Amino acid sequence: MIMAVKLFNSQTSMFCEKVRMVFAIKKVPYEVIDVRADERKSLLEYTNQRKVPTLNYNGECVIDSTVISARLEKDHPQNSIYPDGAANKGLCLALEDWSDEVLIHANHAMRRADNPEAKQKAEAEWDSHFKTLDQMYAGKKFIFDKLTLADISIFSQLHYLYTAVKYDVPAQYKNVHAFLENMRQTLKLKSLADSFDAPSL
Ligand SMILES: N[C@@H](CCC(=O)N[C@@H](CS)C(=O)NCC(=O)O)C(=O)O
Repeated sequence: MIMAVKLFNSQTSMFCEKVRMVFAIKKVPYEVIDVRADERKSLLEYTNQRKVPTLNYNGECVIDSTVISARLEKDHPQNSIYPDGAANKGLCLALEDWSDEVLIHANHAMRRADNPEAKQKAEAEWDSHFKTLDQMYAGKKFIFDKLTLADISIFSQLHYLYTAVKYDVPAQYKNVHAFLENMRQTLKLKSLADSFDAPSL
């Protein structure tokens, strides 16, 4: 069998950025297939669906950033993306899911807001999440005692808000700003405007 790890990737997708970070932390080499290059034709041919990230993992088809992350952890347990201990792992998975399902909603609402009323509603939605995040990161670099998938998922949504939606986190949320700057340094990004695509960290 030919061993090959191929990521169907869109550079602007936050879920793809999340998976690229997991690959980099684990230093697992992979090939990138840019789905925008052929309007997702090869992705559709391979999986009969349109969502990225999708992974061809040595012939095994793995869809969804959460499933891909867990699959990589299983075969490459080095530099674990989860915290130690079952209780913290459960919390980490819950936060990953909250970020992937709840923060994404606020991102979409902000991105789609095309009138002042919708914009105000989206801002209120983000505001309540900023309050939560500002408390979560009070006095902490990461949610657990090291970088985990919870921080990675949250960063990928906040990063999308900054780069694609072009909405700045209000200055009052100092801990959220500190978290973004800490992640910028951890990921060795020159600027928060850059998307993450380093092969290893
Ligand atoms: N829960 C999925 C979400 C993936 C997702 O929403 N992908 C978007 C890009 S950010 C996509 O490919 N949308 C295209 C489509 O649904 O046709 C994950 O974590 O991977």
